[in-house]
Amino acid sequence: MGITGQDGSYLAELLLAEGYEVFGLTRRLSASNYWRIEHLLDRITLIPGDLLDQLSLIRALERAQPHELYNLAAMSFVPASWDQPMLTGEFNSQGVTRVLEAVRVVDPKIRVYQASSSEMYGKVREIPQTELTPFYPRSPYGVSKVFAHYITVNYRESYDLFAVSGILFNHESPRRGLEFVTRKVTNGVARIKAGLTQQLGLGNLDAQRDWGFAGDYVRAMWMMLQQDEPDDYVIATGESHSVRQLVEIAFTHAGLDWQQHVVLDPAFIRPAEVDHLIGDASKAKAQLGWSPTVDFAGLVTMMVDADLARYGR
Ligand code: NAP
Ligand code: G4F
Repeated sequence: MGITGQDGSYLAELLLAEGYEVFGLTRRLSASNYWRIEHLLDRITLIPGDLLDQLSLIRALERAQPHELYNLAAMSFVPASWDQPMLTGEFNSQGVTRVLEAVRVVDPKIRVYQASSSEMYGKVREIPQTELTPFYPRSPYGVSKVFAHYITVNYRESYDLFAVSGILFNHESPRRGLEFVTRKVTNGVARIKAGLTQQLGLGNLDAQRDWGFAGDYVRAMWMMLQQDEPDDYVIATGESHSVRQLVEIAFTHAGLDWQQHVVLDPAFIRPAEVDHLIGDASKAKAQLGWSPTVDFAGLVTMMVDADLARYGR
């Protein structure tokens, strides 16, 4: 679920490479949004469905008869969760309950991955954050993900489901949505370089995130479902960087001076901010054997190069 998103597209590639038959749940839209999975369409099966529609989830599982289910579907853009808090809860919280209920009804042996988020730590209670750090979400999105996290734990404990939550810190790629800050910056750099604009309006340059590469993070999801016992894991690089550092690296890589182009736009300041996230993935390293392969500078330059190439074409 969520195959048309950033993570869904990388996960589908990984599962195909592992020899899986891959089914993806998609909701009907008036225009196609398959740009991330276009290259996979002849090797995967798409099934219509929506997190809001319990019956569609049950029918999808009856049709696909999966052994593993990855629930990556969500309203994932934090600022939008203040605009549509109710819908965010319906998708991200009750939607997950619907997924878990569908699993119970159709086949409780299906292994379930739930996409939890470092946004749950919000106003962080300790640095770095581990699986045991208390949550203090700072947005309706973060709150909705805390519900989803605990309903997944609860169904595991109540019904003995093999259900795991991956608490993933920010992960990015050339397939990241254009509104998220990494892609907004790398796309902005490419537009400036192409002469299409001169300015890039941003919000809080001091916010710090633990940013990794999405391709590495979907591998961790898959590894979690291959374990003997279900458990929850933090997935992070263990390094944090500010938005300002992101901007500096991206502009410099394209031969631009960011101070000539970046302007503060108050429209992008959030009602409540998550100031500093940094994860401790020791448990995942020890138990899954997972570690990231792309560092921060490598991630940013990969994204800038991809956007420059796109505008070059
Ligand atoms: P994304 O690119 O925004 O993709 C979200 C996916 O969810 C899309 O396929 C979207 O379909 C689907 N979706 C949204 N609402 C739906 C609904 N009502 N019914 C069915 N499908 C629906 O997000 P992502 O970056 O790949 O993230 C994947 C998951 O990980 C999300 O749950 C996100 O909250 C979580 N997460 C992400 C990060 C990160 O840094 N990327 C970190 C922690 C957790 P459409 O294409 O139709 O919109
Ligand atoms: O890129 P962002 O919008 O990602 P955010 O809010 O951290 O959420 C992402 O990561 C979460 C994991 O921690 C996921 F669960 C969630 O689904 C999503 O994938 O913003 C990152 C930071 C924020 O502090 C924001 O205030 O960048 C700051 N920022 C500064 N200027 C900006 C901007 N963010 C955006 N989107 N746009 C700006 O102009």
